[in-house]
Amino acid sequence: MDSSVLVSCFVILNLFLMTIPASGGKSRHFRWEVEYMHWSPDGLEGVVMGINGQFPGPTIRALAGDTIHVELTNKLPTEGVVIHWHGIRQIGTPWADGTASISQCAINPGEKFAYRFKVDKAGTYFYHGHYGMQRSAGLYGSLIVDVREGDKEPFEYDDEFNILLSDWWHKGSHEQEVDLSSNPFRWIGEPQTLLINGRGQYNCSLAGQLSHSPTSQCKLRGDEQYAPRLLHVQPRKTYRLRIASSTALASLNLAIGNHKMMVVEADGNYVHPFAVDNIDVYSGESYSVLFTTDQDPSNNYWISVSVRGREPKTPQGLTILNYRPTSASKLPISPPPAAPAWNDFKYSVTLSKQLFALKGTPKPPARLDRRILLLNTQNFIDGYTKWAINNVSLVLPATPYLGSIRYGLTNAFDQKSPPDDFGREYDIVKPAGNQNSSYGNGVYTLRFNTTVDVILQNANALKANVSEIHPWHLHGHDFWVLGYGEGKFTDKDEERFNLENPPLKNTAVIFPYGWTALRFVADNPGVWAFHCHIEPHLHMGMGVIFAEGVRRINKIPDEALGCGLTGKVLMKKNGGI
Ligand SMILES: [Cu+2]
Repeated sequence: MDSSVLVSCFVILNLFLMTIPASGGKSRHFRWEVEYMHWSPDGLEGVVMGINGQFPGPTIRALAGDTIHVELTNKLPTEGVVIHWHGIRQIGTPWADGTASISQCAINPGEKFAYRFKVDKAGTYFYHGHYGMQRSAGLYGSLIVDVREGDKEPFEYDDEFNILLSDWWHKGSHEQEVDLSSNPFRWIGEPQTLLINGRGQYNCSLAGQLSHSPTSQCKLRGDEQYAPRLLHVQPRKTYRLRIASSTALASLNLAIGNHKMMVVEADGNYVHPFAVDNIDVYSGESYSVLFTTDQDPSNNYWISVSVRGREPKTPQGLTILNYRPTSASKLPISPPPAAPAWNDFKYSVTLSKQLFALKGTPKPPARLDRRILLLNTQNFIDGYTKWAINNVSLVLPATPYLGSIRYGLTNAFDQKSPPDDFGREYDIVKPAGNQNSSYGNGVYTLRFNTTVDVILQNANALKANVSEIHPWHLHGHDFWVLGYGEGKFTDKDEERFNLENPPLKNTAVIFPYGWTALRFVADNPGVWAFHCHIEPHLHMGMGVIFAEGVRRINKIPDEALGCGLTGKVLMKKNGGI
């Protein structure tokens, strides 16, 4: 063979190897810079955390089986940063989970970190900051994974839209952090604006003329940073609407005026399709719904997002479903759809209970190896207001658990495991009798490949007759939601668990004064956060840490561990001291 042919064969082979890893799928490379920028998410200029000059950050789109490479440069002047890939299980790459103090050290200003991970399952996901309150600061974006080439979704549609929901405060995230950590406690209050794809209206309303609200009708040219992105549709087609919520606080309800929606996906897992007029979306959740444009095509229709679960002090977030060729500037003829009453929890429970796995979804193991009951309470520690789980309020250590557990650094965190249970005599309908709790950073060590049930038990907060919604999110796994119940969980409740077709999710709520039962298999070596996805609540200690199979992890990149005690170990290893 001619040598030039050989060389070009070699080059082609090399190119092939570069783009198609041995396991199949493509590599997709991104270079991102995180920085603060002036921005008007709702018409009032403030400061947001953006990526490559964009807010929200760029959308990542990939096929199942692809490998994502994000080379992140921290261009924030004085603070660290990490990015968590919400819903991606990070199988084999626990150091890429993007949780400061858990899976890695925060990336210092001026430094780079390479996230490299596989997206193994089609679905609607998103990414967000996971250090301090950087999600509240606007560090988030969408991550959409399509089915592998040649594979089909178990439903059909003509086209799709993507909606990322968030909430926005005019007070900066740093001031919010100080408020939450102060004594006497200062609550951050309700958000000023709800954002749809990073856009909301504070000084005006898209529906001003229709809703008789004191807020005036928006006069927009369309090129403002806060002008809504309209959804342009053709009549008589079926669309997939992907919805994810990156809110810091708000539980939301989304409706499309005059249109029913068919729920088909939740948190990257297919569900048995069911029709709804509107859908509750909690922070950390994602859904896909299908809708058909079967209404009068000479009108446009509202897409509205409303606050649920807390007394709403925030106007609805709005955008418009524009039936082509009707003019996009024609206002819908009726006011935006109203959400169910904010405190109609029965409605929310009923919606959650309608979620079942699509046939063919893996079923949970029938037997469990360990049950962990987690009581959610609001407490005081030395006069500071905190959230506690089994009376322990989480404070993250300086050294990332992944490194300290892998290298056996026993002085990096409390080696005593937090409790698996709470006193059964605890009265969940009253504020805690003994309101003092304590800080902790101990870990729940799960035996590798065992089946774990977590029962999340809600209770009364510090104020009488108040119990809040908390959406709990698990890193590194999906879990089966086996059931919801009212009051205090008892062993007898286990008989009512759904082991036939429970939905697989990564985020599930506990309702006021209720419990939620989850099951998962501890089969992903790593250290994983499990926490309330309400960012101020996590900041106030509402989370726990699970570790499993950490000894099996062999190749944690040094860049992930260059801080705290692991930083010192690495310095020694590399001949530094
Ligand atoms: Cu919470």
